[in-house]
Amino acid sequence: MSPYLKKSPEVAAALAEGKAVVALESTIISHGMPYPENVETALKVEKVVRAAGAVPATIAILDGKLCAGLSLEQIETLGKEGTAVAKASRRDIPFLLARKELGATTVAATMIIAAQAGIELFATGGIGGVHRGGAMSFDISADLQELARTSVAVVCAGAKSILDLPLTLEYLETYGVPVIGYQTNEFPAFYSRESGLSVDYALHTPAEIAEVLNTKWSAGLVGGAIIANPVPEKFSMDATYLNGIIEHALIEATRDKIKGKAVTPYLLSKVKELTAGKSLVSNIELVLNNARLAAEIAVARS
Ligand code: PSU
Ligand code: MN
Repeated sequence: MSPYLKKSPEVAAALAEGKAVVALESTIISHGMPYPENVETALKVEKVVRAAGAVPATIAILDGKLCAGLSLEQIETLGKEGTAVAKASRRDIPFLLARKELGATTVAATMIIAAQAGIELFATGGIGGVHRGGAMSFDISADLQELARTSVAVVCAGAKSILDLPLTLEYLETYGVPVIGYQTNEFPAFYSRESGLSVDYALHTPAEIAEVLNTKWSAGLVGGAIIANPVPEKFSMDATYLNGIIEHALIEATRDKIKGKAVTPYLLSKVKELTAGKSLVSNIELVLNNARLAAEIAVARS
């Protein structure tokens, strides 16, 4: 076991007993939503996981440790400090550990820590992907490489159309990452249920997904999988309206010369600002919906 890994007593006990555990990321807390909605949502997500019979393990880097399972105070700190907390992807981990600094883990970093802890199911909102213009800029999220190499299944609502969704799916195909639609043949676009793009496979029950994951990993096929769970109908937003807003956000990002790891948080906050908070409701609901499904799959595998 990594000397840096620290499981909370509850998470450690659940894993030792073979109980269902669901990993949760922390970039969504500090960079993805405003305070106090971020903390309220993080706590609600944990509640939803518990209600479905699994143990939540919110993941972050704290005091020189890779933590799986956070206290209320720790979640509060991540939420209150917001974007002052370092956004931690794979390459940031050693610096934050060595300096004992606080790190909010992205999908990539959360997968790494979850895998080290022995947690195979992870719920979030949206994953990173190939950015629009990515063929020239090479801006491709480290989340995609992580999905190719680390054996954790990520339940998400697809990806936001701040990204080039067709290129993101091509990249995942190249790297052998299965993309499963939950009760849908379409890859969902985060705020909207539809993107016009197909998934590889549509599965209809948590048990079916559990069986495919078990089969993949017992067949020695290392790497993650995406379980794309569309936002509930009631909270789905109009794709045309959102696309207009995203175009606007992209123009401002170019104007402000935003680069590297700042791109995604910049675009996310612009979208939030331009939809005047309307998107926040959908965002919260889709995360809760993903947490429930991840817990159901984890329970089916336990
Ligand atoms: N997309 C969202 N919400 C998010 C993120 C992406 O709709 O909160 C966050 C996740 O933590 C994801 C990260 O792992 O951004 C990707 O950042 P980048 O594109 O810099 O790899
Ligand atoms: Mn990037």
